[in-house]
Amino acid sequence: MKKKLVSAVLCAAMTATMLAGCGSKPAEAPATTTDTKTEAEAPAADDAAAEAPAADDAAADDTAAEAPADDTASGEVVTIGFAQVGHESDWRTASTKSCQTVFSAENGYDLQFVDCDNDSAKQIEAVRGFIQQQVDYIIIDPIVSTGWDTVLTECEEAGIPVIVIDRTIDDSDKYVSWVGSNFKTEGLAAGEWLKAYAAAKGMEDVNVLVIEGSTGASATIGRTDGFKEIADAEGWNIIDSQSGDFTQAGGQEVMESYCKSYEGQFNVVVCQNDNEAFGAMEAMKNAGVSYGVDGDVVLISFDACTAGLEEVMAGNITADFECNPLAAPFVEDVIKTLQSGGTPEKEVFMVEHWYVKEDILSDITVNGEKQELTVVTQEIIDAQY
Ligand code: GZL
Repeated sequence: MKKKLVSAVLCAAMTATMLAGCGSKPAEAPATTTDTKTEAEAPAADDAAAEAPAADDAAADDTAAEAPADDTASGEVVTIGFAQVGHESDWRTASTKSCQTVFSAENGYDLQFVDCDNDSAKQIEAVRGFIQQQVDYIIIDPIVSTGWDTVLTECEEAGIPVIVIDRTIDDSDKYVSWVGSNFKTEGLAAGEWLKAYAAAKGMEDVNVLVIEGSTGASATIGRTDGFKEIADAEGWNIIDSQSGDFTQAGGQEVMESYCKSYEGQFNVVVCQNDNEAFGAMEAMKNAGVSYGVDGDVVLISFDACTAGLEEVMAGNITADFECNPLAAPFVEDVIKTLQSGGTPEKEVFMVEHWYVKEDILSDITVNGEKQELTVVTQEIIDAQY
């Protein structure tokens, strides 16, 4: 692939100080590019613009470099290397589909896609492969949040801009932009909702079992920390917290163990994604434990994929905290900004909704901000990713 010489702006941007689905329930194909882009641009862009901190006007790098070739003008294909986490969940399927839809050949891209199968070493190897291929841009959804500075330095030295999506990299800022969600806010929202729901339902004791996501993933860390902050403040009892690795099989395995070890001791289960929730539902059903709106156990989930919202509407998942996987339109905006010599935002936040079955609470307060709760309808399900 033709390697791009990078602009001084790009070098400055790359060194700017950093600011911010169930395996057996395949998600519906996400919206087409046009729909996805429209959705991504309209609500999310407004929110992203409102939320994203002012771009860091890093002083232009003194070492002037060649301006990037303007591929769009020359009509040359833009080559992108994408190192994806894996294929563990409906959410992941939608994330991959979003990137494949936006970065398609007909849109002028050559997408080199690597499914890293939840293997961090494989992901680093994939990035190094992209450097060897001299791609124009690298997209990374980091399996874990540490261990990145060495290979990001290699990308920088090769003059290849890196865009991070979804999960965060916490030990290096050598990337141009990050597009994703605030995972701690998602965890805080789940805790604040449970606080209001428990009061409305007259739940005197709150005894919680947590099925965490993949160990070391920033989504796991953020959701765990956010929910625990509210649990500690409210004096709830978190009985146990084990990883289900964001998979349905993992969720079922952990929940089967919990049903044996903690029979009759819990009234809330928090699954850190929908696929774990689907597995937990199967395990609780087999153990004779009722869950959901009319059950003995409140079931909280994250992602709000199509299949997850179907379970909310069915009354099985009591509340589902969305994590929007459709980052690709924003990533394309970052690339186009760079192509035109601009400096993209360092952080772009996705628009998220908090979904419930029952219309008993209108809103919750998260980080001091009032946030609406959305009662799931078929129309919402039909439009979800
Ligand atoms: C969150 C994302 C997580 C999802 C899971 O942004 O990284 O990984 O919550 C997915 O469904 O496996």
